[in-house]
Amino acid sequence: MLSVSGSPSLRGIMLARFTMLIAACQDVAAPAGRNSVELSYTDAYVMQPIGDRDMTAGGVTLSVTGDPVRLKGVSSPVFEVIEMHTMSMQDGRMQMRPVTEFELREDQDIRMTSGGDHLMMFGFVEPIETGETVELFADFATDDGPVRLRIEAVVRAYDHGRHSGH
Ligand SMILES: [Cu+2]
Repeated sequence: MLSVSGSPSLRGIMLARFTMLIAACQDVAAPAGRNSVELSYTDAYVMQPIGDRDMTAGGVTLSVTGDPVRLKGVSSPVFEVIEMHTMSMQDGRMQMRPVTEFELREDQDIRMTSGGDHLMMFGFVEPIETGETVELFADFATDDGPVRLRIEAVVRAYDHGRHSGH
């Protein structure tokens, strides 16, 4: 049966409008509170250290959607220091040296891996085992300020045949 009174249906309409208003505010609020860049990663790993060595190497591929950003450093609760290294040919020999930042653009991922740009980890806060996951943090400078990307890196067994260096 239809209601003869206008007030219950009017109340219903007002409630519906109020609900829509809340939904609209949430839609606007979510993107506004976030940065204009989307960061992501793949292929994150840390090599199982060789013997008793207090250092190891690792890598990750980083991607950005949006404005260019700069990778300023990588850290972890598991390692005392992580350096970003690049490889270049000098006097006929491959040399590695620390770098303070890498640029990351939509059309150019940062690929850190064995034989190229890579990560070097020094000083184990706790021992790591093959197959487990360690937490890394990649810190970026963006136009909207600093952004930190949390990374889960898998500990890989050392492959003696393929990786004579790192
Ligand atoms: Cu290195």
